[in-house]
Amino acid sequence: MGLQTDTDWPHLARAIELAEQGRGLVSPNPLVGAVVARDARILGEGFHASLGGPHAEREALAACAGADLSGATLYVSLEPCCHEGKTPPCTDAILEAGVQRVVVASDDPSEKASGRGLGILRDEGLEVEVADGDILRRARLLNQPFRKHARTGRPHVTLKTAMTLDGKVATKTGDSRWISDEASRARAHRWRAEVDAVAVGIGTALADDPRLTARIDAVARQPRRVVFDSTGRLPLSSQLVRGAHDVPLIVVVSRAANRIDTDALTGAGAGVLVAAGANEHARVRSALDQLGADGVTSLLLEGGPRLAGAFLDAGEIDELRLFMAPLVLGGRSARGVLEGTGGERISDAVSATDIDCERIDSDLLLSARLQEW
Ligand code: AOF
Ligand code: ZN
Repeated sequence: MGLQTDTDWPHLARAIELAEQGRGLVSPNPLVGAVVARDARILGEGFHASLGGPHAEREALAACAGADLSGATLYVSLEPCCHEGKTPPCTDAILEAGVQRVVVASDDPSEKASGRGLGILRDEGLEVEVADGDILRRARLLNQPFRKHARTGRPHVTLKTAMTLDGKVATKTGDSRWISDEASRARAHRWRAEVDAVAVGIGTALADDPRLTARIDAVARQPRRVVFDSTGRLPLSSQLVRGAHDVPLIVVVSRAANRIDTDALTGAGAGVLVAAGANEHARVRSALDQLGADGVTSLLLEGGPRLAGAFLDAGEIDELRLFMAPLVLGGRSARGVLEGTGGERISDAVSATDIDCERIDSDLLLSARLQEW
């Protein structure tokens, strides 16, 4: 029997909506929502709300409060797990509950999943269906960090920057404060609270002396701060280093960094990560491999243009979020969003898979996806 647009679709859409409520709370685990229903009637719903806490499927089944679930369907935004992790396998809970059918919106590409749970449920005689098309894509987009990390071991990277109408991120003298307005900056602080790590290059760290923390109400967890600083020259007096005992700071250096400098950074509470590779983009990959191995699934890259260019050359920018302010600057030496090697021809350009635009006070927020996982 395929998926029914009138009953199955709304329940899957609801499961995806529920999953969203875990944003910023469950990483490195995925956002997952679930609904138990009989035809149009919802019997219980739930979502994954805390790392190490019950999975969405168990929450939704528990919400049915012992009701008879024969003939009922469980809708989940991600295929159910069958492994013993921080919690017992969801497949056990589903079989015990006695639902007849399981409908999932998206696959789980991690090694311990990849269809195994669905196979077990089918073997036990349940009807199992996986969505396709728009619902599948929506469910996958919800978990891009989880999916990229599961498939590559590296974090999902979103480049965030503010630019003028003519694409400049700073004046010819390097002044960049403030291009975007207050409302845009508040939005960017919210994104910081939703990612595992925030990164800048040493140029930006020296010019702006940022803290890179999320300064908004109700932040469940601060992101780790990462500075790409190949020679290890981040000053011990910088706000980043001074805050290292409160919010973790990782300084990414190359092998060329001086041991005295890296020891001083370590002594001040920073973590030092040595990125190997002959050029900047190879070192970006090496750093991302190591951050990924350390549980970083999402990284908000906040510039500057040189580091962003190295990420682009490495093929490691997955998404762009550009605040475009109603300003025109000009200036041949005023820097643009992305440096790096760049393409020779328009046909060398990376094509976005999707673009979007939102008005935020007097700015425009332009979002683009470059890769989907
Ligand atoms: C979740 N929440 O609702 C579902 C998940 O370490 P554990 O036991 O929490 O298991 C995490 C894995 O379980 C996760 O990577 C994913 O493959 C699977 N499903 N995880 O955190 C959920 N349904
Ligand atoms: Zn599970």
